[in-house]
Amino acid sequence: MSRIAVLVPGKMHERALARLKERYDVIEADAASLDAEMAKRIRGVAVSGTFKAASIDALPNLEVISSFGVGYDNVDAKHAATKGVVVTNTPDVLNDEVADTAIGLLLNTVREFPRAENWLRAGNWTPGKSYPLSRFSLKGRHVGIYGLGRIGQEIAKRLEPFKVKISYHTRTRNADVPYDYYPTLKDLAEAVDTMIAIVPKTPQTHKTINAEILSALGPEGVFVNVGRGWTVDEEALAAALKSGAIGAAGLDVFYDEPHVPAALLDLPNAVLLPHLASGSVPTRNAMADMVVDNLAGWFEKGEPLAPVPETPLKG
Ligand code: A2R
Repeated sequence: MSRIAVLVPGKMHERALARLKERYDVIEADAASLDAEMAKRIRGVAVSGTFKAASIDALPNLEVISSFGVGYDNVDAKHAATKGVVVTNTPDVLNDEVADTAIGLLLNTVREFPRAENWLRAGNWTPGKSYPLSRFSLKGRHVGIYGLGRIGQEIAKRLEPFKVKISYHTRTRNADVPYDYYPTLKDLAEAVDTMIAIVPKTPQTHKTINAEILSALGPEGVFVNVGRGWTVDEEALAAALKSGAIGAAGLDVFYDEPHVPAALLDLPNAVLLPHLASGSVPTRNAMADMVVDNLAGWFEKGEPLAPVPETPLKG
């Protein structure tokens, strides 16, 4: 019997690709470029980027799309659902790494460690000269977490030993956590002086971090984003950082990656990272394994490890 054909459009983690090739006939191409015979053979897709409705429609016998990463906004999961195609992602295995990054980025933003290191490397540390005191401290801050899901809860747990007050905003209150709940983002922004965003890219989260929310955070305010750049009105953020409406920002994600607006690059009070929150070898390996194991689970047992909520499971 011939092996199951799996399409890999675009770039894929090397370990995932190697493991896929052990099990499946891997076709590395775009869906649109396949001839009709090949398109009919494809039963699975492993993707690390975009997979939209037209690509799904081009594969008549597609059963499953295994997406690399926890955010699967690049895959048209709603359209997949209408076609009975299961979409999977790689949640949980990256929670610790992303939460660790969030804490590192928060400290870097508040205490200016990257700028201080650049100052040292530039030869400025000479007798009698010391790096200026950081304007801000993490001590005594009130941190609001926008999105208290799998990753948000790990961030909150890591913040506890820093002795900061922790509050959160989500659409639904979580009765199992000891943090104060705010039913609107504006209420949260008014109550806290530090905000960490870790919400998915959805129509409801688009540019929700806007001028109003930033001005509610206030001049001592610090904003950190490890979720999606989509959530932020970057023009408003750059303006708020420049005018002093907020104090500082730490960003791992941007609206139109890899484009980072010049207005942000120019600011001394922004710490900017190239979307690396889950980017360690061990964590990316675990995510790569999950991409393969989702497909294997589906093809061998009809049970992928992590189907997304939009897509039904069929037996
Ligand atoms: O709103 P809820 O109760 O569904 O809580 C979720 C929250 N969330 C929102 N909060 C306020 N307004 C919204 N419109 C909204 N939409 C979602 O975000 C939940 O607390 C959190 C998402 O948690 P999880 O689904 O467990 O996602 P996880 O694994 O923490 O990853 C979050 C995102 C990914 O989607 C990637 O975009 C990024 O982090 O790596």
